[in-house]
Amino acid sequence: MSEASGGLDANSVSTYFWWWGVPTFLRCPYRPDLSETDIGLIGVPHSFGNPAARMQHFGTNAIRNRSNGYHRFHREFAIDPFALARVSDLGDTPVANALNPDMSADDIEAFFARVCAAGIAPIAVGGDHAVTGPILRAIRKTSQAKPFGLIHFDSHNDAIPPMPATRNHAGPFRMSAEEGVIDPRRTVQIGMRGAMATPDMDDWSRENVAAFITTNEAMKIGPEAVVARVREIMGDHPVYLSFDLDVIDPVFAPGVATPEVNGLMPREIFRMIQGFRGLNVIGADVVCYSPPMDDRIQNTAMLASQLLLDFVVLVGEARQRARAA
Ligand SMILES: [Mn+2]
Repeated sequence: MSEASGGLDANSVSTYFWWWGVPTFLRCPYRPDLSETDIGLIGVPHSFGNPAARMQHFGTNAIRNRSNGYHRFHREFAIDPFALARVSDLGDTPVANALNPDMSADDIEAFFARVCAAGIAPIAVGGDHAVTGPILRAIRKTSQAKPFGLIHFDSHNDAIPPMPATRNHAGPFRMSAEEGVIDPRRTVQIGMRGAMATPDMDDWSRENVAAFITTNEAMKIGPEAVVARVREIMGDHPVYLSFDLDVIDPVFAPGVATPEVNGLMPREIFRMIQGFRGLNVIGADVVCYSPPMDDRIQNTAMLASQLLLDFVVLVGEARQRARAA
């Protein structure tokens, strides 16, 4: 298990105690200088992109804290995630202009541009969904010559037009597509549900993205068919995975800013994630965790931690294949 330890003493039982030690994401080494890193776990404690913020900027450190006990062998994937690549906690994106959403978007983009320029694949922990737009832009400018694919889990399609006076939390995917950052023909949105603010809310997605799979549709065809559809669309093209925790039913994930009833269950989500192994995943994020809304066992933070572990495998295997090619 020495490889499995990722530099840790795996024989020490306290390695698996999330409450023991100075917390980092997945108990990875803290390397704010971006050294010795293939996959960077990065906090983006910013939630002023959302006018109903509900304290998502607390999410970053809360997930860091809980994920501290998830430096583990992956049972379902039968793999040691930390033997695939050098995985580090790169710390938090500077948010010196946190009270200004547009300036913050530029700060986030600048930080992720440094990360990508260093050859590091980013896995971000939000913050609200406003953080994803600048991350995608940084990847496009520094490491991807062409618009790339996107898998977007969310109960909302986050594709409304920019709100007056500022870019904002609700439109990162439409904006990214219109800016030529992501390729809408390789964009899949999964899990949308709930009452709509306006009847035309989903129109842009239905007209532009490769597949718009609502929660109802996903239930009707089943997780395996969703996976098959995604794999057919993506092929081996680079793809980014953005995960809004509110796609999960609030019974399982109450700690989100904008819960919607009747959502997907974790077991359905994880079956889909498992099905994405082999895709060319270049980065990922988990967003919209709101610790004050979570339950007493921190179910939502635990789900976020397991998702991070899964994402490390997806990105790590993609990098390993790229190295071998
Ligand atoms: Mn969202």
